Amino acid sequence: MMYSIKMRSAKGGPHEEGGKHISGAERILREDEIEEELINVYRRAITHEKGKPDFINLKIEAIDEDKILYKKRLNIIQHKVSSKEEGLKLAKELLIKNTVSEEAAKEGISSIQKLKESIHGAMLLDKDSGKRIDDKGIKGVRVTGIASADIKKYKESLKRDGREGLHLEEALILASKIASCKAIVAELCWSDDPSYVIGYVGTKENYHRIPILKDKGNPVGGRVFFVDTSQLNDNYTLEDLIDYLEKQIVLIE
Ligand code: PML
Ligand code: MG
Repeated sequence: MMYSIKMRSAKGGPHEEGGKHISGAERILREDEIEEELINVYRRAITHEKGKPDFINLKIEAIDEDKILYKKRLNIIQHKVSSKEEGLKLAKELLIKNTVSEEAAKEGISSIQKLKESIHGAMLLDKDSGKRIDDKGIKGVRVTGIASADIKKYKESLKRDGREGLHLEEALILASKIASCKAIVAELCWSDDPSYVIGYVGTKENYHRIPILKDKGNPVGGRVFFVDTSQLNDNYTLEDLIDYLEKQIVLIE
């Protein structure tokens, strides 16, 4: 039996009562792994740079193993830039290389920059027109149901690549699920953690890691997914795409 462990923490009360989101985490684990990982997840909740939460929600649910899909993790390509401007220019170029129109790429960047507060989930933009196509407002589309198939192996594989760190570990798993979603051609993301300025462009194959995409101290970040709407039809609708992102359990190998 496998279990999904989800944590979300907030300050000023629960999220649903207006509390400010501090952090979240998700794991999909065998029963014998739960105890150890719960401590990590709890530590994560109480030691976040955004502050100490006064609300922590921990949910443990059994999941049906037949419903799990296994997907490959993206390759990491580390880029070098020396300023935010250079980083954003590179992000735009990478998006365009991956069939996003210049207009949509610009719109994607400015949609995150224009946010007044961090978006919990992601904004879905049409890869050609740059128009937002989901109606989820400030909540965005929440990607859940993701974890590495084997946490230890996954961390070792990152180490072999010379990479470590919680932000990367979690973002790479998420980006790998997003890449596996039909009709999504690319993703743009940077963190909401004020001191963390690294972001990435995710494509079908690669995780293009960009060292600077925002100013230090900026507490606003988010994600944009670029959708090829010509791949949507009666058999695969926008709702199906969102359902995959929000509900399908995907383990990354
Ligand atoms: C986040 O943690 O909010 C997103 C982090 C994006 C970049 C992660 C990395 O590659 O270090
Ligand atoms: Mg964060």
